[in-house]
Amino acid sequence: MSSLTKLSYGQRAAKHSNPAAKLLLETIERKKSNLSVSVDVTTSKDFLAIIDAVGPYVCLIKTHVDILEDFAPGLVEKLQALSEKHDFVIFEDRKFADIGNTVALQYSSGVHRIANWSHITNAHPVPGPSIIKGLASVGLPLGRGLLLLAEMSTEGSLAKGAYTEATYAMARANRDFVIGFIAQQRSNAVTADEDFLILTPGVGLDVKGDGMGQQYRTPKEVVLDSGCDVIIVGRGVYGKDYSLVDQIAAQAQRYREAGWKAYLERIAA
Ligand code: 5BU
Repeated sequence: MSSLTKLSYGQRAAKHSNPAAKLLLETIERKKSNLSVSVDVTTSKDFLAIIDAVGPYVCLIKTHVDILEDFAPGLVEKLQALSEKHDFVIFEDRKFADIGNTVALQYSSGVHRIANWSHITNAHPVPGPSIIKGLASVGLPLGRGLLLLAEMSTEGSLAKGAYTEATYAMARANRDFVIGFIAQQRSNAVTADEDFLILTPGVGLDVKGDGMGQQYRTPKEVVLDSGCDVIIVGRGVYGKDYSLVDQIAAQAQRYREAGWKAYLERIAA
């Protein structure tokens, strides 16, 4: 595995030139948390309550704002206020996948105006490098960062082998804006002097799947065995009853501890 996995998040932050990647690495180090909570709920009320409950324990909040049935621009201000209150970075998991011109418009405009508030977003590499060019035209001047989807957590994913390798090459050619990958492991194909962040969904401590293709691995498997940097957890943290905020906060603490322990073991090994 890459020698990058032996460096602390703080050491990596000091060397990173992209502002969004630097901010995330610094936040991880400061809060001693490599946990990102993915808040996939349909009302603004639940969305904000969950974020307020887990905020102290996360480095990053991952959103799908298009899921919210009552989305209004004022929500973004509330999200930003929570980001300041609890010191976390924001990642809209938009998974852009179109031509450069279209993704630039989807990123900058529409109801959501994602580039205005989301430090990090992501894209499928399937259209080729023009998707990065389109998104960078909007995001780079704002100091944003992009993750490419190199692998997915789902059963039967087509993002593997040559596709995944080609994704690394696309990132390598655009290192000012592409800060890393959504992937299941840190590949040996990515060397230590290219500091790409690996953010990993499909993390759960209690179950192995969700009956709809999602596959879960533990924080230890993800961070210690596979060399990933950030664990992304959704339902494992907030369950089904969003009113149980104390329980949600306790779950976030549990995942945070598991993720951080695996990281400490990794850098000590
Ligand atoms: P879960 O509740 O922990 O299963 O939620 C996982 C989140 O991560 C959810 O928002 C997905 O859209 C997202 N995700 C994923 O699960 N697997 C992937 O490969 C990618 C994103 Br890319």
